[in-house]
Amino acid sequence: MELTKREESEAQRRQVMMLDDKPGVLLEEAKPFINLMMQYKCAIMEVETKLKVLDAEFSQEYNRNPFESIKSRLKSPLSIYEKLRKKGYSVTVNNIERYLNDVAGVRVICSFPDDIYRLADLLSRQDDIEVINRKDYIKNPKPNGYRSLHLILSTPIFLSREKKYIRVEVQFRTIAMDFWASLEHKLKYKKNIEDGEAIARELKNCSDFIEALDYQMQGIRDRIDNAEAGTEEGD
Ligand code: 0O2
Repeated sequence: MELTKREESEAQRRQVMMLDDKPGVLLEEAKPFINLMMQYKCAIMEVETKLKVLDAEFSQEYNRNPFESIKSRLKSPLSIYEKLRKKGYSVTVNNIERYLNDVAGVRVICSFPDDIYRLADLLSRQDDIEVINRKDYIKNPKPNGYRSLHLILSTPIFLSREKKYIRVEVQFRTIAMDFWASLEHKLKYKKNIEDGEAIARELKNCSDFIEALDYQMQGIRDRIDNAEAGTEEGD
């Protein structure tokens, strides 16, 4: 019998719960878990606001936007569960806070590579932000061709009774890198693809094209900007 996608993920979830040596642990800890998720949501809002402020200033000063869009997400309880188990930790609220960096995720999609570095730099230098980790998969792409700049930031959130620092993973990519990553993501989660290896090779080729394309487009933008600046000076 073929299971629908929904039935499959429900069956998977039940199986995972049964495998846990402390069944129902998530339920027991539901309240602190929900509270922690609320805090991650607030941290996402803080980081989004910081990025939008930079965007507003940029468009005012330079007449262009440093990013095209922002996509944010909270990691699902099942993914949290699976990641903690994979790392060998039991599933507790304390361990989520202690060992996971990407429960709160913000993805910033830029047009050009230099906007990525400028934005990441401006965000990292804000005095209430601490950079916990920085992985530059643009300068050092993964062997499969994955490119993005990842920052793990610790940002304060201001609750009624306390100020708390929460970790947020911010991924910066160009539009083309994002296009590539969504297609590659599909390959990762598809099992038993016949020509999987050939597809992986082709994806790696596409990633190299994308790098060339991103920098070529950036070069064209620079030439247009310089031509515009020259015209203004001549006016
Ligand atoms: P999802 O479904 O996006 O949440 P760490 O968090 O540091 O313990 P990791 O995986 O070493 O674990 O961190 P890394 O390399 O910084 O990757 C974190 C995220 O980047 C992944 O989250 C993906 O979103 C993205 N990513 C990393 N490598 C690839 C890749 O090869 N292809 C694609 N499409 N995305 C990638 P998750 O939790 O794996 O998944």
